[in-house]
This record gives sequence, C-alpha cells and structure tokens, in this order.
Amino acid sequence: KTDPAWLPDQAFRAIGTRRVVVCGGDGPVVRTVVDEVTRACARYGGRVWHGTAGSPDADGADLLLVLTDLDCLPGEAAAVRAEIAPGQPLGKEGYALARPAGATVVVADGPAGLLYGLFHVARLGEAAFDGWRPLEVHRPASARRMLDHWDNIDVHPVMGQVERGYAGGSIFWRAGEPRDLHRVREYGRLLAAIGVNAVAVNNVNVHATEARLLTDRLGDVAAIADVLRPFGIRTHLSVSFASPMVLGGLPTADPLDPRVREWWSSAVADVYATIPDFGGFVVKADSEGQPGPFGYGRTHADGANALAAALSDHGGVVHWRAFVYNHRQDWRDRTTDRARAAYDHFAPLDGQFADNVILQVKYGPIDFQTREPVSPVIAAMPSTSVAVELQVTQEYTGQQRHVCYLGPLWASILRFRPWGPDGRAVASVAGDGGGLVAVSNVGDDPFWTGHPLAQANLYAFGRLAWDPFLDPLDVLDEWISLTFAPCPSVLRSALHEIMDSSWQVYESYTAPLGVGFMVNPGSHYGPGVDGYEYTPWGTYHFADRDGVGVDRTRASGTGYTGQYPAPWRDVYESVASCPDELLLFFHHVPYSHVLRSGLPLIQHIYDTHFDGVTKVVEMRRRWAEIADFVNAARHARVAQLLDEQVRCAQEWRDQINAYFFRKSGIPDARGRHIH
Ligand code: GCW
Repeated sequence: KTDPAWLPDQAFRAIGTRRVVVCGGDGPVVRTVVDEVTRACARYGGRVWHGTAGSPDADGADLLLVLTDLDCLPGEAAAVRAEIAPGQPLGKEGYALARPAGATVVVADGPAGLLYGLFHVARLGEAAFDGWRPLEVHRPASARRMLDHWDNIDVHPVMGQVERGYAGGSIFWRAGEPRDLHRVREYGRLLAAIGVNAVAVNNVNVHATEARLLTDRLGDVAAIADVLRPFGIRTHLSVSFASPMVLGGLPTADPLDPRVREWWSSAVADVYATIPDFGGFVVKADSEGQPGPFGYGRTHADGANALAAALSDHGGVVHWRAFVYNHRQDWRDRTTDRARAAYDHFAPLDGQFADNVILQVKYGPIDFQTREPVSPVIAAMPSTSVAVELQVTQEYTGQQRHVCYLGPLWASILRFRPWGPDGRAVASVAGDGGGLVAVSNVGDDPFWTGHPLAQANLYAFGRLAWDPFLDPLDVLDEWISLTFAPCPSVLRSALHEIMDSSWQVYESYTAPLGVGFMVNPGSHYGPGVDGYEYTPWGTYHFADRDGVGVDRTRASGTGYTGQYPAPWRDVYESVASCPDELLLFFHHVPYSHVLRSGLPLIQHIYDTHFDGVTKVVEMRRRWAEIADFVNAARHARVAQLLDEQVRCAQEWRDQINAYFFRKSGIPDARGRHIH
C-alpha cells in the first residue's frame, strides 16, 4: 500500500467533521474539490452540499467554498469577494480566505483557486474554524510551478528507468508500457495540495522509445494528462531536437529549414488535437550529447524559436534548458571554465527569444551541487522569461539515502538579490513569465521518495514555488503537521532536530566551502575526491600541496566573477569579501588561509568532517528514541537509511581528511586520528 505522504485522512479531519457547501459549477477541478470534501465528511461525519448553479442555501454552513463566476453568490461569499481590492484580481489560481462570522469562506475566480483554497483550509486544520479570521488573499508568486520527471519508458542500460532516480521505477511506465494510472492520480492529488501545476513526464535525455511519445505514443501522454487535469496540472513532454529526423524521416533538423518548421507545426497540431490543454515542450539541446541547433550552425534562439512558433497558436511553451557546456573538455586546458558556459552561450541571445520560450536555468552555474553561487544567467536575461531549475531528486545531496532537507538551500537561492540589497530577488525574476521548475524525486517506491523524510523536499518545493518567501522551517513544520497528524510534540521536536539543519550537516561532511563534486564518477554517490579531477567534465578542485579551490577571478583566474552585476562581481572577486561558504568555488587559497571563524582552512576541513559525522550519529539516536510515535514501516525504513548515512558520512570524513592531510602534511591541531 502506498504511503499517504502529506495527505493522510487525518489531515482532513477538521474539514470532515463540518457542514461544507461547495458552489462552483461542475468542471473537473471543482469535482475534485467536491470529491475531497465528500471523502473527508464520509469519514468524519460531516455533511456536504454541492450546488452547480444559482445561490445555494448556505445557512448553517461551517465552510463555504465558492467560485465567483456564479450568477449570484451566497451572502457571506459576496461580502468576502467585495472586500478584495478591485485592482487586485485573484487570477486563475488565487483565492481569498476569511471567517467573517460563523463560517469559514473561501472564494476563488477560477476552479484551481478553489482547489488551492481547500488545501489551505486543510493545512490550517481546526484553526480554520476558530473564531474570526481577517481576509487573506493568496496568489502564487509565479504562474508556472513545474516538476520534471527524468523517467524513461524503457529501462536504460546505464541510467535505469528513472535517470538520477532514487525511489524505484517510474510511476508512469513499467516494462515499456504505461502503468495503471492509479498512482498518478494519487500523485496529482499530492501535487495539487502543494500548488504544483505542470508536470513533464519524460527524461530530458530523450532516447529512441521516448522520442515517440510525441507521435505514435501520444496516447500514453494523453492518458496521463486526463488523470492530472482534475488536479489543475498541465502535462508537458521532453522532446528531441532531432525529432524531424528520427520521427519524421527528414534529412535535417535545421531549425530554419521550412520542411523542419512544417514538420514541427504538424506534429504540434496533432498533439493539441489529442490533448487540448497540453503544456508544451522541455528541450535539452547541445548538452551532454543531445542534438541541437549548433549542429546546423544555428543559435539556441533559432532552435528554441522554431519549436515555439509551432506551439504559439495553441498556447504552448518551450522550456529551453540553459545547461549547455563542453563535456569533452581537456582537463589540462585552464582557459575553459564550465561555470562560465551557460552565460557565455545565452547572455548574448537575450531579447532574441520568442515570447513563449522560457529559458530554464539551473540554480547554480555548475550542476545542482550542495553549495554553489546563484547562476549569473538569471540576472543576464532581462528580456527573456527565465525559469529557475532546482533538483528535488537528491543526485548530489545524498540520493535519498541521507536526510537532507533542501528547503533552506532553495530559500537562500530564491531570496538572493543578484543586483544587491536594493535590487530584485531571484524569485521575482522567475515570477515574471518564467517560473520555478524542479526535477522530481518520486518513483514507484511505496514511500514515493525512497527515504520517507525526502517527501519533505517535494512538499517544500511546491510551497516555495507558490510563495518563495515562506520560512523553509515553517514549511517543514507544516509538512510534519500534515504527514504525522496528529503529531505529538516529542515527535515534532525530534523531527526538527533531525531535519532543520540536515542540509548544512550534509555539506559539513562532503566537499568543503563550495568546491563541489568530489563524488564517485558516474553514480555521484559517496566520496571520490579526485574522481573527476582528470576527466573531461570540467569539474575540478585543483588541490595541491599548498592549497585548494578554483580561481575564478578576473584578476588571475577564469574571469567568471565578471559575469555578475555589481556588487557581487566585486564581492566574489576578493578573498577578503567572498563569503566563506563559497570561498573555494571562487578562489584557490592556501591551507593556512584563516577563515572568518578564526580557523585555518585545513583545520576547518578537519573539524567540519569530524563534526558532521557526530551530528549524523546524533540524528540516528534521536530517530531511535521516537520509534513509538511513528508508523512501524516508516520508522524501520528511516532507521535503516540512517545506518547507511552514518556509514557513508564516516567514509566521506575519512577520505576527505586523509586526502587533505596527505596533500598538505599539516596535522590536525586537535590530534584526532586521520588515516
Ligand atoms: O546533473 C546532471 C546529471 C545528468 C542529467 C543532467 C541534466 C538528465 O548527472 O544525469 O541528465 O545533469 O540536467 O541534463
């Protein structure tokens, strides 16, 4: 049986004991609202009244969920709607919530808003029905809140079924065929509860079978879209840039060739004939071996615009990924810096993309590391819609075997102000026509995410995409309240102790101070300090006997710091002002370099690695203590994974410390044993 994640029955208890009136017509999303309250009331003894038109008798209702496009609204709802400032439309997804007198009222101008309002009431629980509540208006910070699945239909010989997936097989496909979509329905429900409204159903590395989802296997996509639609979710597809050749039999995929453009138009017309609300395409082009416009001497604007032209009449978009770099670099070549690549390729193209192209940029310049500076591309594209891409799947953050709550990392990215304290935040750039996208961490594992506590990352992604300025620890608390409902305080405090700073703990026993990688090549799990040092992938740390780190300054390094606007171009340029947590990303410094903590770099490395393991052992101890308060299967799974986390953290500690001791010859000032 599948774990209910953050929607156990208990999460709807407060609603389920009440008299609920839904007035909102009869569309698929409103039916979802009605189904939710009906199910809750059937379980907990409440009553539901559902009206499809006109003014229902709302007398005696405890909860009113009302769509404002009705001819006439129940009095309470009309009053709430009238209070909302006229210049501030709720939009398709917004809602207002108030409790003027004896009833809690949610009003929305569109069905999705009503659904999101319902889940808001569920999060509040009993508090939603307590006393008087002033009017609150909620709207998403960005219109696009999307999860990308790196799922293959077939099991790929190297990457498995889900590329970088740590939760079993795909929820969409099994053994080359679509699955029973029951799981997808449950997934849609979980996503609606956190406000996600778009899902791309296949890997951005598009292999032969998956390419056909665009044409002869389109029916599979349509079936998924049918299941997700009632949850306010649009379905997207990753497509191969070479589709006109591999599917259409054309001799070229040149984006300026009229036959190619014609092929895309007709393929897209077929898609919309089958899936009228299809979201659009995700494209990884000229990246890690995927085909792209460079093969035809064209720019990425030419490439993206060709697909965008085909989609624009139908309201579709192209998510064009900016993850373009030379993955066949000669490690001896010190003039090439992978961190520079996305900016160098895309900044000159700002202003050249069609309106329905969204440039999808990884949050950092390298690749979803535990700590990276924010990508300078985000600030370099004022005339382009930009979506920021996060990685919920924990490729580089413990692969769902380690507890690593990523909310604080994402909050720090979304709040970062590329133009300094008076400028806009990353969240606001993404909110402007772009959005927030993340690689999903879900698979067919009974806990959805392999590690049961990794569910919190999926939850936090949705909530932060809706409101990037939420405190990530409050979001974690929300997740705890719902998932472990009714959550005793001993359990709540233990979960906070284990999870609140688990990202910083993970960082402390892995690669130090932003230098990144140091993982085993290929799998990216566990320590491999020099694993990538002499490879073509462009991810180097340059440790030698004197020091470590990458000189990315304008003065003496790769010049990457120059890709930032002021003040960051200067803050990062100088060792004196560069934040310590990013020191080795920007600078090569000696082991004796003294950090703001007063410790020399080498001692910081030793201390954090010893300390990190101690903290993981403590996490395991805390988890063992709360066994009585957690469902047995869930408790056992986490306990087993914590054993692995302790083992792996020790391995990281010992390899990193031994490596730097042997390079530097400097002993630990505290005399601990280093191998
Ligand atoms: O992080 C890297 C992964 C690849 C992935 C690529 C990408 C889908 O190691 O597995 O490919 O990023 O984002 O395209």
